[in-house]
Amino acid sequence: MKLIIAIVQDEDASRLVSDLMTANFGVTKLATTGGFLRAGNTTLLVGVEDDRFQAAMDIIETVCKSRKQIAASPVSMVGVPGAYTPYPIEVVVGGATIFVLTVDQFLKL
Ligand code: 2BA
Repeated sequence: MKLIIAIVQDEDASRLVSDLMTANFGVTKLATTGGFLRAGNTTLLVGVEDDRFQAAMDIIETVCKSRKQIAASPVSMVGVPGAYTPYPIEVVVGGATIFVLTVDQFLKL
C-alpha cells in the first residue's frame, strides 16, 4: 500500500476530491499554507493499494493545472542597510507536488 501526499492549488482541490471519491479512493483534505508564497493551498492524503496507485496518480495529473502567480520577493534597497522593499516576481505553481510513501501498516481501530 502507498500513501500519496499531494499538495495542490485550492482552485483544483474540490474537483480533485470529488473525482477521487467517485473512483472509490479514500481521501483526507487538509488546509495548508505554502512556505514561499505564504498563500493557502490544499494537501490531500490518499491511501491506495499498489494495484490502484497509477489510477489515482492519473486522476491527480488530469485535474491539477499549473498556473502563474505573482509573489512579493523582498529585496534590499541599495545603500540602505537593513531596508527591504517588496519586489513582484512571477512563479509557476503546480500542477501538484507529490510525495509517495510506502505504508507499513494500515489500521482502522
Ligand atoms: P509555496 O512554497 O508557496 O511555493 C509556491 C511556488 O513558488 C512553487 O510552486 C514554486 O514555483 C515557487 N517557489 C517555491 N520556493 C521558491 C524559491 N525558493 N524561489 C523561487 N520560487 C520558489 P510549486 O513548486 O508547484 O510548489 C507548490 C507548493 O507545494 C509550495 O507552495 C509548497 O506548499 C509545496 N511544496 C513544494 N515543494 C515542496 C517540498 N520540497 N516540500 C514540501 N512542500 C513543498
